Amino acid sequence: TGSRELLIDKVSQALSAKRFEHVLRVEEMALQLAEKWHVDAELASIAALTHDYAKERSDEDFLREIEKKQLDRDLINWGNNIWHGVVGAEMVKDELGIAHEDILNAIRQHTTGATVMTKLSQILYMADYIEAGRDFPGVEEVRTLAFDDLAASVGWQTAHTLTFLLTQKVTIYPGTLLTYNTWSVDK
Ligand code: DGI
Ligand code: FE
Ligand code: FE
Ligand code: FE
Repeated sequence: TGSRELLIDKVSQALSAKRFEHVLRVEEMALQLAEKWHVDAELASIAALTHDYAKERSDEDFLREIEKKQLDRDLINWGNNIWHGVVGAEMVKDELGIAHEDILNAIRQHTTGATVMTKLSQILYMADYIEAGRDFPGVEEVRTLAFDDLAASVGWQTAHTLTFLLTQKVTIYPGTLLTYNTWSVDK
């Protein structure tokens, strides 16, 4: 068996069937974007397959990992939405044996984005948002944009997600605001 099959085995065991199907759709979209934007297909595949690996872990697991890896103390004030990428990347590294920093950074950045993002990271951020199972107003528009102007599509997603979060009256992660200021504002 190849490395993709081994990875699929481990990831599928860590996730519900529904979420694993999302992961496979993210991989499909990430591969299409990688071809379009000349990013290595294997890196895109691995990043997509592992991006939500930690999503179903307990809060206790994440808090233990933050302590163990001496990550930013402020992280303890957040929750699964933020942890599963930023802290989850540590679990992907240790438990799945993935050491490639570009992949780990793409996983870390897949929910909130970041001021500096590689093309691989932009692709994962977009593939997670526009995979074939996603349905929201504007999804067709932003799917087209991701293949037309990748950076503009990152800005589009960030502005729309932030607008949505504001209607939900939830706390905004500072990194989300930094991403907005970098990618969504006319310069
Ligand atoms: O893991 P997925 O469901 O595939 O998607 P995701 O990792 O991109 O997003 C997970 C959730 O995180 C999504 O419901 C939106 C939310 N989120 C993104 N940025 C922020 C946030 N939630 C809060 N409270 N604050 C943020 O800045
Ligand atoms: Fe996620
Ligand atoms: Fe996302
Ligand atoms: Fe996801």
